[in-house]
Amino acid sequence: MFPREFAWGAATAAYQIEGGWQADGKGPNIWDIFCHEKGRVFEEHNGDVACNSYELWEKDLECIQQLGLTHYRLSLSWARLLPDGTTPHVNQKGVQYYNKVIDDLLACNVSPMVTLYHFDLPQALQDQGGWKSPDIATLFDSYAKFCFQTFGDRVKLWITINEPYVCAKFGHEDGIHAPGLKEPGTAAYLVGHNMLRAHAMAWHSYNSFYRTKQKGAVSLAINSDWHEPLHAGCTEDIAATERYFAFTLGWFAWPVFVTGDYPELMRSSIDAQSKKMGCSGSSRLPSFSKDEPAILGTADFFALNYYTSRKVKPGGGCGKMCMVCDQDAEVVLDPSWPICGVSWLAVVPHGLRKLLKYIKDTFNNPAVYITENGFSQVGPLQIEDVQRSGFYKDTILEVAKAIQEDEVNVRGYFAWSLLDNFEWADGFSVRFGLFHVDFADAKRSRTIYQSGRDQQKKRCHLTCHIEKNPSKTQLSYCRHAA
Ligand code: PNW
Repeated sequence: MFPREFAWGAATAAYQIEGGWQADGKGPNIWDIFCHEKGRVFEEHNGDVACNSYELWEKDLECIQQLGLTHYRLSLSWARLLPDGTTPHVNQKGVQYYNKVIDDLLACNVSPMVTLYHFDLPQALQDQGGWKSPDIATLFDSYAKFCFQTFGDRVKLWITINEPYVCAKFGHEDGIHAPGLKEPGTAAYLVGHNMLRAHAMAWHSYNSFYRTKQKGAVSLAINSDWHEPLHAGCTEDIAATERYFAFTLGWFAWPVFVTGDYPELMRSSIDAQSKKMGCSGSSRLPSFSKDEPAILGTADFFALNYYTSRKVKPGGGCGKMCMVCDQDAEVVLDPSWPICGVSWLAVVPHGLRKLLKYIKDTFNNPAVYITENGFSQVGPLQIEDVQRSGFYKDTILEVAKAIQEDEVNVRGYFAWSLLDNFEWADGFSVRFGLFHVDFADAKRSRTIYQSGRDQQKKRCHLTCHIEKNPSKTQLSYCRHAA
């Protein structure tokens, strides 16, 4: 049975939905700049207007209510609150906007989960070196304290940083996300390191100054696919899978949940590769300083973004210095897993159950929120999105099994996303919403998908029973009088 207080939510991120990129004193951020450069994003799309949630928040609230969600995960735009990224310059209009969002949610009995950073660094801070600069950690900590101080009387679930892996690798190794840097084999490790330092400082600030009064919980959202060896039983594939996990989930989860430091396998692989390439000297993977706040123990729950699964085998590197060469592992798609929508998204609901069990066993049985999970659509619009609807049903059943049969402490599930929105480098060509947004319409009208309507029914999951017969867990829906 899903616990009575289980969180049923949907998620969004500021840059992907808000628009209002120059409204009311907001400062520019790295995605504003990146999108306005030629050739960065699909058909030069950008988030200047997006879903226009900056003006149309009340429409979003109607969508949230229509779905019957108990929780809504949103992110704050750092540059909307602090136009140059620093606390001496507060944009009161930005504060008012998020105050209204939070107050409206609470008035409708919906709990906010708030992400401080979802890919959108103030450009002023990028100009000072961005996430590569060690100073970013204290700047982030000041921003975090400002947010706890301003909104923490009402927000009880906080995510400091969303997907540090994606920020580090896509933004600084591959250059396909803002700030568009391509510095393979070095910058991503530095960025990941500073993100962990920033996260830890913010967690310690919350812990020391706000927790007693505000009684909330703070974590960081870690994205991970489920990985398994290409050939079960093949020693090389098994070792490659371990390395793959070390370089993705382990990169951020190991320091926070297990040792306070990177997985040993990650460091030894990087150092071995450096040696092979004739580079000596200090490791490309930075070390944590004993003089700074500890990283270990800086998460009050495990926040997981899960989308897909992969098979793993050794190799895949380019022969030059890069992360893939370091990890000496590449992923392969299982042909039996359907690709739906965007090319990277193989639909594998049972991979989520396996990953949840892995997290329970590896990270000492933490409370887990699935902070993102979803199914994309490309090409012609299908409002009757039966496949996505089936996907959600299958996935929620896997979560139920994880809770019931594997005894994973799952506390909530957030669908990505409430709305079709700006899907980063894919622009508006990939649609993840439970509501369709018409981007050709100046009013950005929202229309519920079939999957959204079916999600309404799942509102009853809140109270519904998972009937466990000896062989398998089944969901049964039953309406519960409020
Ligand atoms: C997440 N990939 O990012 C983000 O948190 C969301 O903002 C995003 O819209 C969502 O997943 C769907 O993509 C990812 O290419 C972006 O593997 C790209 C990938 C994975 C996650």
